[in-house]
Amino acid sequence: MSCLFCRIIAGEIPSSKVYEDEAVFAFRDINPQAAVHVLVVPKEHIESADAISADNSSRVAAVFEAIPKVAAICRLTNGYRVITNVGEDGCQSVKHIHFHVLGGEKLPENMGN
Ligand code: DGP
Repeated sequence: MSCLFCRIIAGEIPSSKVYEDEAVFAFRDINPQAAVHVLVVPKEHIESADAISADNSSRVAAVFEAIPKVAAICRLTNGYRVITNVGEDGCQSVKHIHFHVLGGEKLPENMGN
């Protein structure tokens, strides 16, 4: 298994887990860009948002059902930001779709993460 996040999900690489259910895994980003920075991913591999289709969109829906639970666990009661980077121009470094959940402080108004 070569995908970094597949290996984290499988427990082959340690991570700081925040939340897990049958379809979703959430863990703290190794290089946090905000006071709270969690990555929420589907357990089944999808390369990026550009690969979402009718065949796999239920896995993405599961991620979005999990995000409010992650936010509650992290006590993001005053709001947060959800970002997914896609491909080279989007600066996606890990080719397993992931949603950055950023918060725990007032975030900058620009869309960077
Ligand atoms: P992106 O640039 O959107 O592909 O974000 C990838 C994120 O993954 C980046 O913010 C850093 C994080 N990351 C990379 N390697 C690891 C790792 O081994 N463990 C954890 N927890 N996060 C990682």
